[in-house]
Amino acid sequence: MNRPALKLGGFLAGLGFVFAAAFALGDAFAPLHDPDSSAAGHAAVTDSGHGGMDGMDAAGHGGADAVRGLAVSNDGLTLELADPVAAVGHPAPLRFRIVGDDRKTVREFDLEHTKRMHLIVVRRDLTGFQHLHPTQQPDGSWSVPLRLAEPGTYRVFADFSHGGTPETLATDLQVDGPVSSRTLPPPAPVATADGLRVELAGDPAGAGAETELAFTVTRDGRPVALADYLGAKGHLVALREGDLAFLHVHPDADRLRFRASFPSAGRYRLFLQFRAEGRLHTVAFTREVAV
Ligand SMILES: [Cu+2]
Repeated sequence: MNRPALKLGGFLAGLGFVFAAAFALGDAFAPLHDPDSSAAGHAAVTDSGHGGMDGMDAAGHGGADAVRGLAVSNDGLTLELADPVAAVGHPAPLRFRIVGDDRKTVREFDLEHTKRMHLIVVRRDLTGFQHLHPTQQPDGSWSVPLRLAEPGTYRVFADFSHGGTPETLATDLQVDGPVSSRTLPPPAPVATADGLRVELAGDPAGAGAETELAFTVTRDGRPVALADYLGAKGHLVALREGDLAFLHVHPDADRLRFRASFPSAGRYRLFLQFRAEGRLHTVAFTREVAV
């Protein structure tokens, strides 16, 4: 009777290790936030509560972006939705708050990538991606208009920094109705949106190895100029198929280039957002990561 439990323990311990390694490697390239948030955010990471991982960071990386988003609580903070059930089809405010161990609503948040709260909403089958910036209410809670086009279980990620420590807390939001899940599109190097062609270069590295994700945006074969978005040239969220583990990275310098360390073999969905031709565009790629 003990044997399965022991096996599970070993499995979980292994997962812990790869996530720790991903944390150490994950943010070698983050230096590009807006000046207001960059210095504070990165300086604070060094002396945050993640000190145990600093020892792994032999290359001297700042280490801000872990694979996160698997837990509703972390570091004494909990994400609470006002209502875990939403209606389909029409916009309604999604209200939530971050509570501390004392059950009090957390009110103070750091500015990160020009915002104090980033909210990612995506259905469990990795469709319906939304990246929203809620408004803080006088009582410290957050609210944002949200429209969910189809029934299903959605994952809600609150991505923020508190006391210098970046956090991604996640919970489920149910939309009742008949669900037709989609399978993940196969890996492909090109995606299109709004007549723009986005190409992803770089070979997929193996699990745990640092890999570069370089995107180019063209229209009719000509490069398209990118405007700043959230203090950088673009924003990338990677979610792992299956458990929707969350990897949040930001681009190098002034190009749409990211470095990431995928923590395990499997398939990931990359959601790239950038601003060009006067509006925000979102494209998605499937990435297969080998052992
Ligand atoms: Cu955001």
